[in-house]
Amino acid sequence: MTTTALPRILQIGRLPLPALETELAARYHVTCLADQADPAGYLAMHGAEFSGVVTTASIGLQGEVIAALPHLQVISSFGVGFDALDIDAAKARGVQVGYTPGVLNDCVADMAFALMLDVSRGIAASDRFVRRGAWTQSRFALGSRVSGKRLGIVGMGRIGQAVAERASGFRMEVAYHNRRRDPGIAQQYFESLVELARWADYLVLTVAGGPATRHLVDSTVLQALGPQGFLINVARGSVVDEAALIDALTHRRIAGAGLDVFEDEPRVPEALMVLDNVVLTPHTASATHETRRAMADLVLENLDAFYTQGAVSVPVPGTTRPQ
Ligand code: 8YV
Repeated sequence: MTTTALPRILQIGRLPLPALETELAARYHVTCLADQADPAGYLAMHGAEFSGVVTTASIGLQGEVIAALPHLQVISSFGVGFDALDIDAAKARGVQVGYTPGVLNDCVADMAFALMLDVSRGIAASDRFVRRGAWTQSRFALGSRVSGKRLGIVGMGRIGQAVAERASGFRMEVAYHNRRRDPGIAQQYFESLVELARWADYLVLTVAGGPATRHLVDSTVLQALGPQGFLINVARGSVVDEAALIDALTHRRIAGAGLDVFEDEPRVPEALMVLDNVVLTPHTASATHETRRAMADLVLENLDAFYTQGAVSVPVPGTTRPQ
């Protein structure tokens, strides 16, 4: 096959795994929109040439870009979240959308525990303490025990269940809040998020982002979590009212927070950076060699399945027409 015969793929921005860019370029005729001097002008001029898009959960895909691609048939997104993708615009056009759920559950759940342990025992803070030579002058402050505590999971989906699984090794009591009780889940269900927060020592967010969960965790929920409670967010920054969180942390209305996601990534408010009862990670819950490789494989598999068999392997729910 000559290069011109390969399907034309528009890669919206840089991908988290450079090897994936090389692999895509070996199979498809790929153009990166972010590399264009004038992306809007490029889209207006060349949009009709592309039948596929590759993007990530973080970069997303705006409706205006979809509108500028009149022959778009397939979107393959790197990630499980699709809150930054205009799914309605894709559905309205009959564009298939593939994504990468499942393969990142373990790493995201591991990260939730890493943040819980770190913020409770002060791992990052004590590392800073040792490095600045403070150990020779003073003792590091006492932490909070994690084992045996109460873990409240907000969003008991695949990732929430992986978090719950890990909790048994810490002999933690687990309860959850979803929009509806899931009869397949044995743990205690709280219909009210405020009640779950009141019950929990740790409130772990593993719920999907998007308008339905925007600022789900607000000052009332934080107040209920209380001065001994910790908030862990490995979901989306949008799920938490960040201003209310900063206020609660600053005035110790909650004990601390472990945050992998923020409202305006990659910008993190200075008010969070100066607090020692907070652990901050740069949206890296899925960022291991193993998991990012598995995600990359699914991005390729979804595209390949579309171009060879007419359907992505793992569609975003509701994006394929019933047969
Ligand atoms: C990734 C994520 O960091 O899967 C998701 O929804 O947010 C993360 O796993 C992201 O996909 C990389 O852009």
